[in-house]
Amino acid sequence: MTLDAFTLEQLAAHLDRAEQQTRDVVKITDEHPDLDWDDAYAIQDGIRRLRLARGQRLAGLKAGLTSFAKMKQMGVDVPVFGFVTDDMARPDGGEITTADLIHPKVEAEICVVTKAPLRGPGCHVGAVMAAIDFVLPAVEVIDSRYRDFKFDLKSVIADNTSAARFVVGGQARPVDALDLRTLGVVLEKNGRIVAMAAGAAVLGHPAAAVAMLANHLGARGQEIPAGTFIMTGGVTEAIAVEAGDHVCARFQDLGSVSMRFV
Ligand code: 0L1
Ligand code: MG
Repeated sequence: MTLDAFTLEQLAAHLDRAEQQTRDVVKITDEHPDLDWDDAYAIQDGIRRLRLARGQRLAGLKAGLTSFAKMKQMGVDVPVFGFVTDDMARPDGGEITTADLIHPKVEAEICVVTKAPLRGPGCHVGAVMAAIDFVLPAVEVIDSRYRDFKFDLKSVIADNTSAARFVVGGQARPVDALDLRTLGVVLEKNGRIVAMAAGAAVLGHPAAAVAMLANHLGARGQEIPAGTFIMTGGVTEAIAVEAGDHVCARFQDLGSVSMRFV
């Protein structure tokens, strides 16, 4: 850690305020170039504490920047991890208000719910497959608090990996009824296909994102508890949306997830 506890709390409050006020800010490493990975996750933890103190509940965990398309889009080569809270959830087929968001983008994501705890180090795809209760499709709406989505990895980790909204829809299916690597996903905006991919786009296998999350938490003395909802990361690049847009993500064997931006 390079920053003291007071500065970490201040930075968490700064990013939390930007989110609440729908106001963009410059990336925090501009002022704190020495910020390290532990500082970044400590700031994210601070945001989590602030949200929970306001009565929000932890709804799940997320992996981001896990697909080759997203890594290329953002010019990075390692995934990041964050969380989602219940107030970020929106119903399938419902509306998402853009006035509460800075510059939203959508990502189609394969999600899982665990039935057994997972703990790293050494967590691997096989252990994850054994611990998955069911798989379900979702769309994540990301909304970086950083101006023009301009950030580096540490800044984006501190900003809870741009988490903003998520919509779970379709049909939950047992993991042994699916091949997560070849599971096809088509993302449509206003009836037009804007991106498509298969599950293998996420680190070769979406379960690999969960294993990396378990190993990341294990290094911090934490685990993924049983019953955790986990978003494994966008299978395609993120697509910008604005008021008036209709988005539909179609997942092979899992149904579709849709929403309108108003
Ligand atoms: O869920 C994600 O992949 C977002 C990771 C953070 C980077 C971004 O805002 O695109
Ligand atoms: Mg995502």
